[in-house]
Amino acid sequence: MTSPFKNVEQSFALARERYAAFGVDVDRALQHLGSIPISLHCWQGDDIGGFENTGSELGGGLAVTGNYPGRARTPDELRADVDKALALIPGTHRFNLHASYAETGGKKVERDALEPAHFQRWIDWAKAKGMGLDFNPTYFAHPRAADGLTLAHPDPAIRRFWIDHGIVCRKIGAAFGKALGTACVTNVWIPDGMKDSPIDRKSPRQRLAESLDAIFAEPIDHKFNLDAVEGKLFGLGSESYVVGSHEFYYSYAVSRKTLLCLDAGHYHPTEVLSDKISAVLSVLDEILLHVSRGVRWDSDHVVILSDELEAIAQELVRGDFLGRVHIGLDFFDASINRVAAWVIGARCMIKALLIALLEPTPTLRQLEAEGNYTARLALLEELKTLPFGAIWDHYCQSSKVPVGPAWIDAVKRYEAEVLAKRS
Ligand code: RNT
Ligand code: ZN
Repeated sequence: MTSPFKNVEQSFALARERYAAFGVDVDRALQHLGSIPISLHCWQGDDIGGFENTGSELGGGLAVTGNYPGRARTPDELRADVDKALALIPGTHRFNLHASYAETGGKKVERDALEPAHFQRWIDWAKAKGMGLDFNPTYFAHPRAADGLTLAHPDPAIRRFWIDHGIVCRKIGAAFGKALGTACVTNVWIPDGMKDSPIDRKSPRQRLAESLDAIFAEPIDHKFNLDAVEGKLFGLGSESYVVGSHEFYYSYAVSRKTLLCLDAGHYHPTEVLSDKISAVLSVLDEILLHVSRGVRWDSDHVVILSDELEAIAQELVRGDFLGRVHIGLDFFDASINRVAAWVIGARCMIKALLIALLEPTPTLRQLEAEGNYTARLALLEELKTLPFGAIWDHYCQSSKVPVGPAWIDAVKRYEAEVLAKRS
């Protein structure tokens, strides 16, 4: 790709010198950056629609707003859209599927009967790209989730159905891991909760713990599949009570040795993921992040390069946690071009990691150890105006993806040629 910016390499050389003056090895930072996969979530491409046609509403407290044209209507369209997005994002990444994206060849297959074969085309596609897959059982948009209760439902038959769904999904995850040579993270999130205050907060949680134990009963080699559980503070329709709250899943993950999934939009607005990472990793081996952006009461806006995103990336780097943290994106916005939404979120996540990798952390650590908080604060603020953008542009150019806003034109062309023709 020829860049419209002729001076990318000149700017890079100068910027690299500036960082070297702070003791930062830019080449090492870039090498490290290239090895960090971000798991791109399938559901941004089609507003969490999936391909089952159950006739059920999305439900589960999930609401996608906007009616921007061009939503992917078929798995082939979705794959083409992701291909487009990936061509505009530097690095090699992963893709995160929900069970509702199965391809059953027009046959109705219930969620408790799904098999790896129903994801063969996804596997082939990922394999051809050298990309890993992650997975999620789908506990919403289904008649048996219509009560707003699934694994915690008081009806044992409904619970059994959802337990069996969880069981088959772990097998599908393991098949992904085996086929692609990289462990699949299979993440359980359920919508269970109540709009108004329940009398009995205890029983649904006991049932959830039992259901999860039944799902995870069969050991699966961690080389192929890793189980994660995701809590939440509240959802639409579960404002007063969420069965799978943070405390529930944190203690569950600790005692059952599963991964914990922390979603950036699932806490009180003044709580931040960046402070939770080192806390939970003091006890847990590995975690999954759902990098998202909360806005007031809503949790799933497109990720931008916010202070909190930078803080999350800094924690991952400063704590040397990258080998223990699986980074996934989780947002859905139907009011803008959906391919662009992926590109914006993923590029911002990578930018945040790059900024963190370009930090002279040992120097800052030293200042802190000496109790020199004045210099720590002063240096942190000086670092903010270092020419990070020149390093980022070089990274994009050397990764053969568009430099700067050039990717926007690529998305616009794709919109005119492909997306606009979808009804
Ligand atoms: C919902 C959770 C969950 C979903 C996806 C679609 O609040 O964040 O991760 O966004 O499973
Ligand atoms: Zn999430």
